Amino acid sequence: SMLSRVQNLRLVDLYRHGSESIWVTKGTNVYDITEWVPSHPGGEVILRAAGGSIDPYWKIFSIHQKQDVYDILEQYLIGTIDPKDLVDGQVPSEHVPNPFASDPERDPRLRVHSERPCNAETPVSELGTFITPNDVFYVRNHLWVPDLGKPEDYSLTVELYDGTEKKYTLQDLRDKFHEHTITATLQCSGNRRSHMTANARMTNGLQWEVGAIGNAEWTGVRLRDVLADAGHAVDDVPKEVKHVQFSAVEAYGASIPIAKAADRFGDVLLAYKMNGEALPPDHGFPLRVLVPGNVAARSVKWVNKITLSDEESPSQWQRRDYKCFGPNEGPNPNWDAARSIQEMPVQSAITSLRQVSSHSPQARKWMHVYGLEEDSVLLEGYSFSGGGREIVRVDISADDGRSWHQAELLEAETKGSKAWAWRRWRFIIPNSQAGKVFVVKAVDEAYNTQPDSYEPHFNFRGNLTSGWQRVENKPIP
Ligand code: MTE
Ligand code: MO
Repeated sequence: SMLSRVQNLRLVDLYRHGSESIWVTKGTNVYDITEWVPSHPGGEVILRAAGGSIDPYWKIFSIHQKQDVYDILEQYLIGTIDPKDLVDGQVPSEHVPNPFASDPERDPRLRVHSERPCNAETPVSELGTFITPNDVFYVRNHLWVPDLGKPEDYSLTVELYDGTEKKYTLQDLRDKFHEHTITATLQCSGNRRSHMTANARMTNGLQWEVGAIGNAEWTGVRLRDVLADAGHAVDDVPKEVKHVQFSAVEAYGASIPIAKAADRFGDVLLAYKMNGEALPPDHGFPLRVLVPGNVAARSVKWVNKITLSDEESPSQWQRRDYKCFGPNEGPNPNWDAARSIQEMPVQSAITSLRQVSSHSPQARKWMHVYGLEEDSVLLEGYSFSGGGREIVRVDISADDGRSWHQAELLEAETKGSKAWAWRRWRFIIPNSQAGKVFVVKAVDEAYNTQPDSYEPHFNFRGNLTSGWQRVENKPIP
């Protein structure tokens, strides 16, 4: 019987065995998973748990919390930890690995939604500038920040469709290719999800406000130049190649269509700088993909492998999480039938609302600039569209949508082939004409605009929330 194989094991045995065979604990049970590792759907990341507890990983990769996964593991049970080694019936905490040991310290101004993994948005008080400073740029990590060792040892592997591989160090990338800089906005597909929850129904996922978005200057080399060097002039890839897959050091992965990667005006970068500085650890140091105009989930941080394929990335972040479904579809949709999110729809938000009154010297200056005679309300915010589609208009209502005005679109210097950066806007209206509720909506160059309410584009994942934002006539922040 199985029980006869189950031995009493000491914690020291666990470490000793780490080299020849792969043992892990779950709770106080010990499993020898050596034979199973090659078939792990998540790949080699499982080796991180070798010689220790898988509990902290299963907490992060919640996909494991299912009976059929427990059943697989039970087949490999070989023992239980000797009670002499337990404290209060549990493996002592110093023997439980901390996957987040390499996570950096973060700016206290970030609004934290979850600590481990770190998910934190830019507060509205820091969303007022065209360039979002690195320290307060939103952080969206599904896992931990990987421990990379020395940057000299870092390499990027490109795998062509025929299976041949080519490796590049960071220095190779800098030496062999032209450097390019683009100004591009990254927006999480969950930005403003809390507004969908508040205005329609509960959605699954982190309840972001308006700050899961930011704009930066990204510097690096063009993906299409690297692909060409690795073997394919990009206008000439085998016709079977439909997708470019990106994998990262910590196990994240995603892909984009080859058409975007190959596009001379697509500006997809392998970036090593953000706003003129080395990428910060949270934003992908030493190398990240930057896919301007697409959902930020495709801008893979800590990228170390690029694969040309006839298929999308097999990761759950490509095949499941970043998709939208009909308002009627529940939490068990036909995942494969839904399309992965790539280009973003039109978006806008109000990030500041304040009184401009003759009582304040600063505001008096504003009143002079705008020729205002009366105390007024000043609103500012962002507008953005995917695919490099420029914002052509931002409409503001000061009476909850009954009548409309146009905001002033602010000029800013940008780099890149298309409108990859958000457009800041400003709007001023005398108090006598301002009602209780302001509304904002934007229009892009294809005359796409935002839905007026939330239920029609409700999806249970709360992705791509873009309904007209309404705010009360009260100071923000
Ligand atoms: N890349 C890796 N390796 N791991 C991740 O968790 N998150 C993605 C994307 N790239 C992620 C990643 C998602 S969903 C978003 S929104 C952006 O990174 C966030 O980028 P930022 O943290 O630099 O703002
Ligand atoms: Mo995201």
